[in-house]
Amino acid sequence: LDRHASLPLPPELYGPVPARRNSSGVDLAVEAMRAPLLAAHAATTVAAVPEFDAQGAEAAVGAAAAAWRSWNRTPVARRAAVLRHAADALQAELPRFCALLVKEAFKTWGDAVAEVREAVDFLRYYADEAERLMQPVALPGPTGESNELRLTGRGPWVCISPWNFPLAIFLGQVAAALATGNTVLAKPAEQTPAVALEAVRLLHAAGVPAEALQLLHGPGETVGAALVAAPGVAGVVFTGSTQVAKIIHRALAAKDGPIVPLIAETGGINAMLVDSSALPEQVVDAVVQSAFRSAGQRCSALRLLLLHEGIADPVIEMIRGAARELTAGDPALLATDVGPVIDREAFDNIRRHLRRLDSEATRLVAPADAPPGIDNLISPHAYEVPAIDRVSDEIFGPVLQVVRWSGEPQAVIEAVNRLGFGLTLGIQTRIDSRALALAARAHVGNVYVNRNIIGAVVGVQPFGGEGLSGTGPKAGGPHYLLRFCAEQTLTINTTAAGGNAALLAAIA
Ligand code: UN1
Repeated sequence: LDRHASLPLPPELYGPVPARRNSSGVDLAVEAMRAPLLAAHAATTVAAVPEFDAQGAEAAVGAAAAAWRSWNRTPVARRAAVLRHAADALQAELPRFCALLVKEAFKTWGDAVAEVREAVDFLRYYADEAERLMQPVALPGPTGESNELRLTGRGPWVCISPWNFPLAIFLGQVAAALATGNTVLAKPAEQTPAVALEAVRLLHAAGVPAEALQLLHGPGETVGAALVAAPGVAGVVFTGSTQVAKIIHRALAAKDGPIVPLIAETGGINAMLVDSSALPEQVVDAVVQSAFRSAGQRCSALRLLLLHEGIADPVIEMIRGAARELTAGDPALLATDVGPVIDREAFDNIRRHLRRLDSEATRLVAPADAPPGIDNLISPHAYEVPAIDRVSDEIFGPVLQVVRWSGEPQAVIEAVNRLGFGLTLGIQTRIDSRALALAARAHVGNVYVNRNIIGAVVGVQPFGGEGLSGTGPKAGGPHYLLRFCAEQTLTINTTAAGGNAALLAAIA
Protein backbone atom coordinates (compact mmCIF):
# COMPACT_ATOMS: atom_id res chain seq x y z
CA LEU A 1 0.00 0.00 0.00
CA ASP A 2 1.29 3.44 -0.86
CA ARG A 3 1.50 5.24 2.47
CA HIS A 4 1.42 8.59 0.74
CA ALA A 5 -1.89 8.00 -1.02
CA SER A 6 -4.92 9.51 0.67
CA LEU A 7 -7.15 6.96 2.31
CA PRO A 8 -10.70 6.45 1.08
CA LEU A 9 -12.82 6.97 4.20
CA PRO A 10 -16.28 5.46 4.46
CA PRO A 11 -18.70 7.84 6.22
CA GLU A 12 -19.29 5.52 9.20
CA LEU A 13 -15.68 6.11 10.23
CA TYR A 14 -16.56 9.63 11.29
CA GLY A 15 -18.41 8.29 14.31
CA PRO A 16 -16.96 6.28 17.20
CA VAL A 17 -15.89 2.96 15.70
CA PRO A 18 -13.66 0.14 16.95
CA ALA A 19 -10.03 0.45 15.90
CA ARG A 20 -9.46 -0.80 12.37
CA ARG A 21 -6.06 -0.77 10.83
CA ASN A 22 -4.91 -0.82 7.25
CA SER A 23 -1.86 -2.77 6.21
CA SER A 24 0.45 0.08 7.24
CA GLY A 25 -0.86 -0.10 10.79
CA VAL A 26 -2.76 3.17 10.38
CA ASP A 27 -5.72 3.36 12.73
CA LEU A 28 -8.50 4.28 10.33
CA ALA A 29 -10.75 5.72 12.99
CA VAL A 30 -8.00 8.04 14.15
CA GLU A 31 -7.20 8.98 10.57
CA ALA A 32 -10.82 9.92 9.97
CA MET A 33 -10.74 12.35 12.87
CA ARG A 34 -7.27 13.65 12.20
CA ALA A 35 -7.76 15.85 9.16
CA PRO A 36 -10.63 18.06 10.42
CA LEU A 37 -8.94 18.44 13.81
CA LEU A 38 -5.66 19.53 12.35
CA ALA A 39 -7.53 21.99 10.14
CA ALA A 40 -9.20 23.41 13.27
CA HIS A 41 -5.79 23.93 14.80
CA ALA A 42 -4.30 25.26 11.60
CA ALA A 43 -3.83 28.82 12.85
CA THR A 44 -0.21 29.76 13.44
CA THR A 45 -1.07 30.84 16.97
CA VAL A 46 -2.03 27.71 18.85
CA ALA A 47 -3.15 29.51 22.01
CA ALA A 48 -2.69 32.75 23.87
CA VAL A 49 -1.75 32.29 27.51
CA PRO A 50 -1.08 34.82 30.26
CA GLU A 51 2.49 34.94 31.52
CA PHE A 52 3.19 35.20 35.22
CA ASP A 53 5.86 37.30 36.86
CA ALA A 54 7.72 36.55 40.07
CA GLN A 55 5.20 38.42 42.23
CA GLY A 56 2.28 36.56 40.70
CA ALA A 57 4.08 33.30 41.36
CA GLU A 58 4.48 34.08 45.04
CA ALA A 59 0.83 35.05 45.41
CA ALA A 60 -0.16 31.80 43.72
CA VAL A 61 1.84 29.79 46.27
CA GLY A 62 -0.01 31.65 49.05
CA ALA A 63 -3.37 30.73 47.51
CA ALA A 64 -2.26 27.11 47.07
CA ALA A 65 -1.21 26.97 50.73
CA ALA A 66 -4.63 28.30 51.78
CA ALA A 67 -6.40 25.74 49.57
CA TRP A 68 -4.29 22.87 50.83
CA ARG A 69 -6.14 22.10 54.10
CA SER A 70 -9.46 21.44 52.48
CA TRP A 71 -8.02 19.42 49.53
CA ASN A 72 -5.90 17.37 51.94
CA ARG A 73 -8.98 16.71 54.10
CA THR A 74 -10.98 15.60 51.06
CA PRO A 75 -11.17 11.79 51.34
CA VAL A 76 -8.66 10.02 49.11
CA ALA A 77 -11.49 8.10 47.45
CA ARG A 78 -12.99 11.41 46.33
CA ARG A 79 -9.67 12.74 45.04
CA ALA A 80 -9.14 9.47 43.16
CA ALA A 81 -12.64 9.70 41.69
CA VAL A 82 -11.90 13.20 40.38
CA LEU A 83 -8.72 11.95 38.67
CA ARG A 84 -10.56 9.00 37.13
CA HIS A 85 -13.18 11.39 35.87
CA ALA A 86 -10.43 13.43 34.19
CA ALA A 87 -8.97 10.21 32.71
CA ASP A 88 -12.33 9.33 31.14
CA ALA A 89 -12.70 12.83 29.73
CA LEU A 90 -9.17 12.75 28.30
CA GLN A 91 -9.76 9.38 26.71
CA ALA A 92 -12.95 10.68 25.13
CA GLU A 93 -11.04 13.67 23.79
CA LEU A 94 -8.05 11.71 22.48
CA PRO A 95 -8.26 13.01 18.90
CA ARG A 96 -8.44 16.67 19.96
CA PHE A 97 -5.45 16.31 22.28
CA CYS A 98 -3.54 14.44 19.57
CA ALA A 99 -4.12 17.27 17.13
CA LEU A 100 -2.84 19.73 19.71
CA LEU A 101 0.28 17.63 20.36
CA VAL A 102 1.00 17.43 16.65
CA LYS A 103 0.48 21.14 16.23
CA GLU A 104 2.24 22.48 19.30
CA ALA A 105 4.93 19.87 20.03
CA PHE A 106 5.41 18.54 16.46
CA LYS A 107 4.68 15.00 17.61
CA THR A 108 4.07 12.45 14.90
CA TRP A 109 0.53 11.16 14.98
CA GLY A 110 1.65 7.79 16.41
CA ASP A 111 3.64 9.45 19.19
CA ALA A 112 0.71 11.73 19.97
CA VAL A 113 -1.72 8.82 20.37
CA ALA A 114 0.80 7.01 22.60
CA GLU A 115 1.25 10.11 24.73
CA VAL A 116 -2.46 10.69 25.34
CA ARG A 117 -2.82 7.04 26.33
CA GLU A 118 0.13 7.35 28.71
CA ALA A 119 -1.44 10.44 30.29
CA VAL A 120 -4.70 8.54 30.82
CA ASP A 121 -2.70 5.70 32.38
CA PHE A 122 -0.95 8.10 34.80
CA LEU A 123 -4.27 9.56 35.99
CA ARG A 124 -5.78 6.14 36.61
CA TYR A 125 -2.65 4.60 38.12
CA TYR A 126 -2.02 7.37 40.65
CA ALA A 127 -5.71 7.39 41.59
CA ASP A 128 -5.48 3.65 42.34
CA GLU A 129 -2.12 3.95 44.07
CA ALA A 130 -3.21 6.80 46.33
CA GLU A 131 -6.21 4.78 47.45
CA ARG A 132 -3.99 1.76 48.14
CA LEU A 133 -1.25 3.68 49.97
CA MET A 134 -3.21 6.23 51.94
CA GLN A 135 -5.18 3.84 54.12
CA PRO A 136 -3.97 4.01 57.73
CA VAL A 137 -1.75 1.01 58.51
CA ALA A 138 -2.20 -0.55 61.95
CA LEU A 139 1.13 -1.70 63.39
CA PRO A 140 1.45 -4.35 66.07
CA GLY A 141 2.88 -2.89 69.27
CA PRO A 142 3.14 -3.34 73.03
CA THR A 143 -0.07 -4.21 74.87
CA GLY A 144 -2.03 -1.16 75.88
CA GLU A 145 -1.06 1.03 72.94
CA SER A 146 -2.49 1.44 69.48
CA ASN A 147 -0.01 2.30 66.73
CA GLU A 148 -0.95 3.51 63.31
CA LEU A 149 0.97 4.89 60.35
CA ARG A 150 -0.88 7.57 58.40
CA LEU A 151 0.02 9.33 55.18
CA THR A 152 -1.16 12.81 54.28
CA GLY A 153 -0.29 15.47 51.73
CA ARG A 154 2.54 17.89 52.52
CA GLY A 155 1.26 21.21 51.09
CA PRO A 156 1.76 23.07 47.81
CA TRP A 157 4.00 21.33 45.25
CA VAL A 158 5.73 23.02 42.36
CA CYS A 159 5.53 20.80 39.25
CA ILE A 160 7.95 21.80 36.47
CA SER A 161 7.53 19.76 33.31
CA PRO A 162 9.25 19.45 29.91
CA TRP A 163 8.10 20.05 26.35
CA ASN A 164 8.96 16.54 25.12
CA PHE A 165 6.00 14.98 26.97
CA PRO A 166 3.88 18.09 27.48
CA LEU A 167 0.77 16.07 28.34
CA ALA A 168 1.93 12.77 29.88
CA ILE A 169 4.71 14.08 32.14
CA PHE A 170 2.77 17.26 32.92
CA LEU A 171 -0.30 15.28 34.01
CA GLY A 172 1.78 12.55 35.67
CA GLN A 173 3.42 15.04 38.03
CA VAL A 174 0.19 16.92 38.70
CA ALA A 175 -1.87 13.76 39.27
CA ALA A 176 0.70 12.34 41.70
CA ALA A 177 0.66 15.52 43.78
CA LEU A 178 -3.11 15.94 43.73
CA ALA A 179 -3.91 12.29 44.45
CA THR A 180 -1.85 12.42 47.63
CA GLY A 181 -3.60 15.54 48.95
CA ASN A 182 -1.20 18.25 47.83
CA THR A 183 -2.08 21.40 45.96
CA VAL A 184 -0.20 22.23 42.77
CA LEU A 185 1.58 25.10 41.08
CA ALA A 186 2.18 23.75 37.58
CA LYS A 187 4.89 25.41 35.48
CA PRO A 188 4.85 23.83 31.99
CA ALA A 189 7.60 24.23 29.43
CA GLU A 190 7.47 27.52 27.58
CA GLN A 191 7.34 25.72 24.23
CA THR A 192 4.08 23.89 25.00
CA PRO A 193 1.66 26.11 26.94
CA ALA A 194 -1.55 25.20 25.10
CA VAL A 195 -1.37 21.48 25.86
CA ALA A 196 -0.91 22.34 29.55
CA LEU A 197 -3.79 24.80 29.47
CA GLU A 198 -6.14 22.19 28.01
CA ALA A 199 -4.99 19.57 30.52
CA VAL A 200 -5.66 21.91 33.44
CA ARG A 201 -9.11 22.80 32.09
CA LEU A 202 -9.88 19.11 31.99
CA LEU A 203 -8.86 18.62 35.64
CA HIS A 204 -10.83 21.66 36.79
CA ALA A 205 -13.89 20.42 34.93
CA ALA A 206 -13.46 17.02 36.60
CA GLY A 207 -13.65 18.63 40.05
CA VAL A 208 -10.19 19.84 41.10
CA PRO A 209 -10.73 23.24 42.80
CA ALA A 210 -9.19 26.19 40.94
CA GLU A 211 -6.88 27.12 43.82
CA ALA A 212 -5.74 23.52 44.29
CA LEU A 213 -4.33 23.48 40.76
CA GLN A 214 -2.91 26.67 39.31
CA LEU A 215 -1.15 26.98 35.99
CA LEU A 216 1.75 29.42 35.78
CA HIS A 217 3.19 30.11 32.37
CA GLY A 218 6.52 31.79 31.91
CA PRO A 219 10.27 31.30 31.76
CA GLY A 220 12.02 29.00 34.18
CA GLU A 221 14.54 31.70 35.05
CA THR A 222 11.83 34.00 36.42
CA VAL A 223 8.56 32.18 37.12
CA GLY A 224 10.14 28.78 37.83
CA ALA A 225 12.77 30.34 40.07
CA ALA A 226 10.19 32.45 41.95
CA LEU A 227 8.02 29.40 42.57
CA VAL A 228 10.92 27.35 43.89
CA ALA A 229 12.02 30.22 46.15
CA ALA A 230 8.55 31.09 47.48
CA PRO A 231 7.92 30.48 51.17
CA GLY A 232 5.46 27.68 51.88
CA VAL A 233 6.45 25.36 49.03
CA ALA A 234 6.31 21.78 50.35
CA GLY A 235 8.06 20.02 47.47
CA VAL A 236 9.29 20.32 43.91
CA VAL A 237 9.00 17.75 41.14
CA PHE A 238 11.02 18.45 38.03
CA THR A 239 11.67 16.74 34.70
CA GLY A 240 14.27 18.34 32.44
CA SER A 241 18.01 18.80 32.22
CA THR A 242 20.53 17.72 34.86
CA GLN A 243 21.87 21.26 34.88
CA VAL A 244 18.50 22.81 35.80
CA ALA A 245 17.85 20.07 38.39
CA LYS A 246 21.06 21.14 40.11
CA ILE A 247 20.05 24.80 40.00
CA ILE A 248 16.75 23.90 41.68
CA HIS A 249 18.52 21.71 44.23
CA ARG A 250 20.85 24.57 45.19
CA ALA A 251 17.98 27.07 45.36
CA LEU A 252 16.02 24.80 47.71
CA ALA A 253 19.06 24.22 49.90
CA ALA A 254 19.60 27.99 50.21
CA LYS A 255 16.05 28.67 51.45
CA ASP A 256 15.26 29.52 55.03
CA GLY A 257 12.78 27.26 56.77
CA PRO A 258 12.08 23.57 56.26
CA ILE A 259 14.12 21.21 54.07
CA VAL A 260 12.12 20.90 50.85
CA PRO A 261 12.23 17.61 48.93
CA LEU A 262 13.07 17.52 45.23
CA ILE A 263 12.12 14.74 42.83
CA ALA A 264 14.18 15.16 39.66
CA GLU A 265 14.09 13.12 36.48
CA THR A 266 16.77 14.28 34.06
CA GLY A 267 18.72 13.13 31.03
CA GLY A 268 20.93 10.24 30.09
CA ILE A 269 23.58 8.97 27.73
CA ASN A 270 21.72 5.74 27.26
CA ALA A 271 23.62 2.81 25.82
CA MET A 272 22.74 -0.49 24.20
CA LEU A 273 25.31 -3.26 24.49
CA VAL A 274 25.16 -5.80 21.68
CA ASP A 275 27.22 -8.99 21.89
CA SER A 276 28.07 -11.34 19.04
CA SER A 277 25.22 -13.72 19.90
CA ALA A 278 22.52 -11.05 19.39
CA LEU A 279 19.92 -11.23 16.64
CA PRO A 280 20.82 -8.50 14.11
CA GLU A 281 17.23 -7.87 12.93
CA GLN A 282 16.08 -7.42 16.51
CA VAL A 283 18.98 -5.07 17.22
CA VAL A 284 18.25 -2.91 14.18
CA ASP A 285 14.56 -2.66 15.01
CA ALA A 286 15.39 -1.67 18.60
CA VAL A 287 17.93 0.90 17.44
CA VAL A 288 15.57 2.56 14.98
CA GLN A 289 12.79 2.73 17.59
CA SER A 290 15.01 3.95 20.39
CA ALA A 291 17.39 6.34 18.64
CA PHE A 292 15.32 7.89 15.85
CA ARG A 293 11.67 7.65 16.85
CA SER A 294 10.28 10.85 18.43
CA ALA A 295 13.25 12.54 16.68
CA GLY A 296 15.36 11.25 19.58
CA GLN A 297 13.65 13.73 21.91
CA ARG A 298 13.13 11.38 24.83
CA CYS A 299 15.31 11.20 27.89
CA SER A 300 15.12 7.42 27.50
CA ALA A 301 16.34 7.50 23.87
CA LEU A 302 19.35 5.52 22.69
CA ARG A 303 22.50 7.64 22.31
CA LEU A 304 25.31 5.10 22.34
CA LEU A 305 25.29 1.77 20.48
CA LEU A 306 28.02 -0.60 21.64
CA LEU A 307 28.57 -3.26 18.99
CA HIS A 308 30.78 -6.30 19.46
CA GLU A 309 33.32 -6.27 16.66
CA GLY A 310 32.16 -9.71 15.47
CA ILE A 311 28.73 -8.37 14.57
CA ALA A 312 29.40 -4.67 13.98
CA ASP A 313 29.75 -4.52 10.18
CA PRO A 314 26.48 -6.24 9.19
CA VAL A 315 24.52 -4.41 11.91
CA ILE A 316 25.86 -1.03 10.80
CA GLU A 317 24.98 -1.88 7.21
CA MET A 318 21.42 -2.79 8.23
CA ILE A 319 21.03 0.38 10.31
CA ARG A 320 22.14 2.39 7.29
CA GLY A 321 19.47 0.73 5.18
CA ALA A 322 16.76 1.13 7.82
CA ALA A 323 17.59 4.80 8.39
CA ARG A 324 17.24 5.44 4.65
CA GLU A 325 13.70 4.06 4.84
CA LEU A 326 12.61 6.56 7.48
CA THR A 327 10.64 9.57 6.32
CA ALA A 328 11.53 12.82 8.02
CA GLY A 329 9.00 15.55 7.47
CA ASP A 330 5.70 17.17 8.39
CA PRO A 331 4.41 15.55 11.60
CA ALA A 332 0.82 16.02 10.48
CA LEU A 333 1.33 13.46 7.70
CA LEU A 334 0.79 9.85 8.69
CA ALA A 335 3.73 8.78 6.53
CA THR A 336 6.17 10.76 8.68
CA ASP A 337 8.43 8.77 11.00
CA VAL A 338 10.63 11.61 12.23
CA GLY A 339 9.16 15.06 12.81
CA PRO A 340 10.98 18.34 13.48
CA VAL A 341 12.79 19.06 16.73
CA ILE A 342 11.01 21.38 19.11
CA ASP A 343 12.46 24.79 18.21
CA ARG A 344 15.26 26.73 16.58
CA GLU A 345 17.43 26.66 19.68
CA ALA A 346 17.27 22.85 19.86
CA PHE A 347 17.92 22.66 16.13
CA ASP A 348 20.99 24.92 16.34
CA ASN A 349 22.32 23.02 19.32
CA ILE A 350 22.03 19.64 17.56
CA ARG A 351 23.59 21.12 14.43
CA ARG A 352 26.56 22.28 16.50
CA HIS A 353 27.05 18.73 17.73
CA LEU A 354 26.75 17.39 14.18
CA ARG A 355 29.45 19.78 12.97
CA ARG A 356 31.73 18.60 15.77
CA LEU A 357 31.02 14.93 15.01
CA ASP A 358 31.59 15.55 11.29
CA SER A 359 35.12 16.65 12.09
CA GLU A 360 35.90 14.12 14.85
CA ALA A 361 34.04 10.92 13.92
CA THR A 362 33.15 8.69 10.98
CA ARG A 363 29.70 9.31 9.62
CA LEU A 364 27.71 6.07 9.16
CA VAL A 365 24.30 7.41 8.18
CA ALA A 366 24.19 10.31 5.76
CA PRO A 367 21.49 12.93 6.23
CA ALA A 368 18.52 12.59 3.90
CA ASP A 369 17.26 15.48 1.79
CA ALA A 370 14.83 17.53 3.84
CA PRO A 371 11.43 18.24 2.31
CA PRO A 372 11.02 21.97 1.69
CA GLY A 373 8.98 24.17 3.97
CA ILE A 374 9.44 22.29 7.26
CA ASP A 375 11.53 24.13 9.83
CA ASN A 376 13.89 22.53 12.33
CA LEU A 377 13.97 19.12 10.70
CA ILE A 378 16.94 16.86 11.41
CA SER A 379 16.98 13.49 9.69
CA PRO A 380 18.54 10.49 11.46
CA HIS A 381 22.33 10.60 11.82
CA ALA A 382 24.80 7.99 13.06
CA TYR A 383 28.54 8.27 13.69
CA GLU A 384 31.21 5.85 14.72
CA VAL A 385 33.37 7.18 17.57
CA PRO A 386 36.55 5.52 18.84
CA ALA A 387 35.73 5.07 22.53
CA ILE A 388 32.95 5.43 25.09
CA ASP A 389 34.75 8.13 27.04
CA ARG A 390 34.76 10.32 23.91
CA VAL A 391 31.00 10.76 24.31
CA SER A 392 30.35 13.44 26.88
CA ASP A 393 27.08 15.26 26.15
CA GLU A 394 23.50 14.12 25.76
CA ILE A 395 22.50 15.16 22.22
CA PHE A 396 18.71 15.57 22.38
CA GLY A 397 17.92 14.62 18.79
CA PRO A 398 18.01 11.73 16.28
CA VAL A 399 21.78 11.31 16.53
CA LEU A 400 23.34 7.95 17.35
CA GLN A 401 26.96 7.29 18.26
CA VAL A 402 28.40 3.83 17.72
CA VAL A 403 31.42 2.30 19.44
CA ARG A 404 32.90 -1.13 18.63
CA TRP A 405 34.07 -3.31 21.47
CA SER A 406 35.86 -6.60 22.05
CA GLY A 407 36.93 -8.45 25.18
CA GLU A 408 34.80 -8.59 28.33
CA PRO A 409 31.32 -7.01 28.24
CA GLN A 410 31.61 -6.25 31.99
CA ALA A 411 34.40 -3.78 31.20
CA VAL A 412 32.15 -2.09 28.64
CA ILE A 413 29.38 -1.68 31.22
CA GLU A 414 31.91 -0.20 33.66
CA ALA A 415 32.90 2.36 31.02
CA VAL A 416 29.23 3.28 30.60
CA ASN A 417 28.89 3.59 34.40
CA ARG A 418 31.81 6.02 34.40
CA LEU A 419 29.82 8.45 32.21
CA GLY A 420 27.87 9.13 35.40
CA PHE A 421 24.34 8.99 33.97
CA GLY A 422 22.05 6.10 34.78
CA LEU A 423 18.73 6.13 33.00
CA THR A 424 18.15 3.39 30.42
CA LEU A 425 20.36 0.56 29.18
CA GLY A 426 19.73 -2.01 26.48
CA ILE A 427 21.34 -5.44 26.41
CA GLN A 428 21.12 -7.56 23.29
CA THR A 429 22.34 -11.12 23.79
CA ARG A 430 21.08 -14.66 23.53
CA ILE A 431 23.08 -15.67 26.61
CA ASP A 432 20.56 -15.30 29.45
CA SER A 433 23.06 -15.46 32.30
CA ARG A 434 25.10 -12.69 30.69
CA ALA A 435 22.07 -10.40 30.46
CA LEU A 436 21.39 -10.79 34.18
CA ALA A 437 25.03 -10.34 35.20
CA LEU A 438 25.40 -7.18 33.10
CA ALA A 439 22.11 -5.74 34.36
CA ALA A 440 23.28 -6.25 37.95
CA ARG A 441 26.55 -4.45 37.22
CA ALA A 442 25.00 -1.42 35.51
CA HIS A 443 24.25 1.69 37.56
CA VAL A 444 21.08 2.42 35.71
CA GLY A 445 17.37 2.79 36.45
CA ASN A 446 15.81 0.82 33.58
CA VAL A 447 17.38 -2.16 31.81
CA TYR A 448 15.75 -3.54 28.68
CA VAL A 449 16.87 -6.92 27.36
CA ASN A 450 16.43 -7.86 23.69
CA ARG A 451 14.03 -5.01 22.86
CA ASN A 452 13.92 -1.25 22.42
CA ILE A 453 14.70 1.01 25.38
CA ILE A 454 11.87 3.57 25.21
CA GLY A 455 8.21 3.77 26.11
CA ALA A 456 8.10 2.57 29.72
CA VAL A 457 4.54 1.48 30.52
CA VAL A 458 2.93 3.15 33.54
CA GLY A 459 2.49 0.73 36.42
CA VAL A 460 4.35 -2.03 34.60
CA GLN A 461 7.79 -0.54 33.96
CA PRO A 462 8.42 2.10 36.66
CA PHE A 463 10.68 4.69 35.06
CA GLY A 464 13.53 6.84 36.36
CA GLY A 465 17.28 7.01 36.77
CA GLU A 466 20.11 7.50 39.18
CA GLY A 467 23.33 9.50 39.28
CA LEU A 468 23.20 12.40 36.83
CA SER A 469 19.86 11.04 35.58
CA GLY A 470 17.79 11.84 38.63
CA THR A 471 16.82 11.30 42.23
CA GLY A 472 14.08 8.67 41.95
CA PRO A 473 11.62 7.41 42.99
CA LYS A 474 10.41 5.98 39.72
CA ALA A 475 7.42 7.53 38.00
CA GLY A 476 4.62 5.07 37.34
CA GLY A 477 5.88 2.78 40.08
CA PRO A 478 4.61 1.70 43.50
CA HIS A 479 7.00 3.94 45.49
CA TYR A 480 6.50 7.21 43.63
CA LEU A 481 3.61 8.59 45.63
CA LEU A 482 5.35 8.03 48.97
CA ARG A 483 7.71 10.92 48.25
CA PHE A 484 4.72 13.27 47.90
CA CYS A 485 3.42 12.34 51.35
CA ALA A 486 4.14 13.24 54.93
CA GLU A 487 4.10 10.23 57.27
CA GLN A 488 2.68 10.38 60.76
CA THR A 489 3.00 7.61 63.33
CA LEU A 490 0.13 7.89 65.77
CA THR A 491 0.63 6.13 69.10
CA ILE A 492 -2.21 6.19 71.66
CA ASN A 493 -1.97 4.87 75.17
CA THR A 494 -5.31 3.11 75.31
CA THR A 495 -4.92 1.76 78.87
CA ALA A 496 -4.26 5.18 80.44
CA ALA A 497 -7.26 6.85 78.83
CA GLY A 498 -9.61 3.91 79.38
CA GLY A 499 -8.25 3.15 82.87
CA ASN A 500 -8.55 6.73 84.04
CA ALA A 501 -12.09 6.98 82.79
CA ALA A 502 -13.07 3.77 84.57
CA LEU A 503 -11.32 4.94 87.76
CA LEU A 504 -13.08 8.31 87.72
CA ALA A 505 -16.43 6.63 87.07
CA ALA A 506 -15.84 4.27 90.01
CA ILE A 507 -14.92 7.14 92.37
CA ALA A 508 -18.01 9.13 91.37
C1 UN1 B 1 11.40 11.68 29.09
O1 UN1 B 1 11.70 11.54 27.92
O2 UN1 B 1 11.55 12.79 29.65
O3 UN1 B 1 10.12 5.48 28.67
C2 UN1 B 1 10.84 10.62 29.93
C3 UN1 B 1 9.96 6.44 27.93
C4 UN1 B 1 9.20 7.61 28.42
C5 UN1 B 1 10.25 8.53 28.92
C6 UN1 B 1 9.78 9.83 29.28
N1 UN1 B 1 8.23 7.26 29.42
O4 UN1 B 1 10.43 6.51 26.81
